[in-house]
Amino acid sequence: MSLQSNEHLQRHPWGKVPAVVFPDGFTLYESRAICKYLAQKYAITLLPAATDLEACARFDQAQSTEMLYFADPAGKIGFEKIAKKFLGLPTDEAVVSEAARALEGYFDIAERLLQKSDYMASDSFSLVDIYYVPVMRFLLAFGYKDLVDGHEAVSAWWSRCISRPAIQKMLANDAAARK
Ligand SMILES: N[C@@H](CCC(=O)N[C@@H](CS)C(=O)NCC(=O)O)C(=O)O
Repeated sequence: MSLQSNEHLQRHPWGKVPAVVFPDGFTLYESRAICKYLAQKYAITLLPAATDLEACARFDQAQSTEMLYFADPAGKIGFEKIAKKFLGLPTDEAVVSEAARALEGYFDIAERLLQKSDYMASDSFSLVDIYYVPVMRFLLAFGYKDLVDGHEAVSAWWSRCISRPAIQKMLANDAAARK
C-alpha cells in the first residue's frame, strides 16, 4: 500500500505514518497526539494530572522542545543517511553536518536542564521521555554515541530511561521482531 494512495490519505492527509483507525472509526495521525490520546484513554500514568496546570504546561513545553530542537535535526540525519540510501540518492553531507551541530547545541542545553531534573518534563518519567527512545536509539547506533556520552547528565537520563522494565520489554520485543 502506498502512503500516497487515496486509502491512506483518508487516514493521514499528509501521507505519512503513523496513522491509527480505532474500531469505532475514530482516526488519528501524528505520533505524539496518538500517544497522548492512548495514555489519557487508558489512564496510563505518563502524563501530569490535568488539574496541575503548571505541570501540564511544562509537559507541553518539553514536548515542543523534543519535536522542534531534537527530532527535527535528528530526523534530517535519518533521512540523509538511511532513507536516501533506500531511495538510491546521495547523502547531502552539508545537511548532515548542520543537523549534527544543531544536535550538539541541543544536548548542551539538555545537559544543563537534566542536571536539575531527572526527566525531560519533570522529575517523573513521562511520555515525553518515551518520545525520545526511537530517535536516541538511532543516533547511538549510527555514529552519534559520542554526542550523547559527552554529556554526563544526558547519559544518566538515558540510562534511567532504558533501564525501566517497560522500556526493556519493548526493546526485547523489538529485537525479537527484527530476527
Ligand atoms: N511528526 C510526524 C512525523 C511523521 C513522519 O514524518 N513519518 C515518516 C516516518 S518516521 C514518514 O511517514 N515518512 C514517509 C514519507 O515522508 O513519505 C509524527 O510524529 O507522526
